[in-house]
Amino acid sequence: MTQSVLSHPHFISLEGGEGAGKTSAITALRDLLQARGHEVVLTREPGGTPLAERIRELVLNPRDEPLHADTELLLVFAARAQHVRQVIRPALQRGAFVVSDRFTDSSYAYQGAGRGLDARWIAELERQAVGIKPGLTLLLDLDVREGRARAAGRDLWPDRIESEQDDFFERVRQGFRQRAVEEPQRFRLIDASQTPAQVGAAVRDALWQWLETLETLE
Ligand code: Z5A
Repeated sequence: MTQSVLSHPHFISLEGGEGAGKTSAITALRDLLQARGHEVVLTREPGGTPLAERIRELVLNPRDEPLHADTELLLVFAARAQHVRQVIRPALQRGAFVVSDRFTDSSYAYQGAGRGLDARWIAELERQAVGIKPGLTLLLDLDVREGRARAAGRDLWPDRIESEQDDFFERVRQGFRQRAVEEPQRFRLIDASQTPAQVGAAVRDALWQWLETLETLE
């Protein structure tokens, strides 16, 4: 039986390419939500539970045997199935906000647009194994070379996905932008080439507007 994928208003994700600045954006979101008295659960993908973090290791470790794109997709969805059931749904059910560093949009961008896997298969996995999506997704959009230069200044050695070439990351970027075009009510596109202070302000503005919208609906 095909399940539907429902968005939850307290579920927020951050997406973007390497070096886009998700780490400080997440801190800005957490601080604003906590200042307004909300419980906040910060999490990430692939990962978010002990088992899913082990799957993350399998996906990113460059020292294992070559990973087929199909295997990569199934691993990120195995991690997500566990993450949703162990962490995300329980937190939302008790009224918390969940802020996730990446979610299913990354699979459409990296495994779909980047690796060339069929988006209909990804959508089927999303329906069958996940069944939930964020109410708000902040896409930190940045030129691929700029993002990679930022990340290169930090990483000692690249993981398996970071070892890909620029054309792969260009497809990923376009994949994210396409998702934002397809779901404009969920996505907010943020220019991540600005200074950290400007990006932080844009992130807080987007969240502020989202909370105002929720208050008028509740
Ligand atoms: N992946 C996948 O393939 N399929 C899936 O379904 C999912 C994930 C869920 C791990 O994700 C990998 O998993 C990811 C996609 C894949 N691979 N890649 N590439 P991750 O989010 O853990 O890895 P990441 O994207 O490589 O994270 P990142 O490089 O750390 O990006 P970030 O968190 O956005 O960057 P940051 O740590 O906040 O900032 C990076 C550096 O830039 C840092 O030194 C900052 O000080 C600097 N920075 C940040 N903002 C600025 C501004 N505004 N100006 C200048 N410098 C800045």
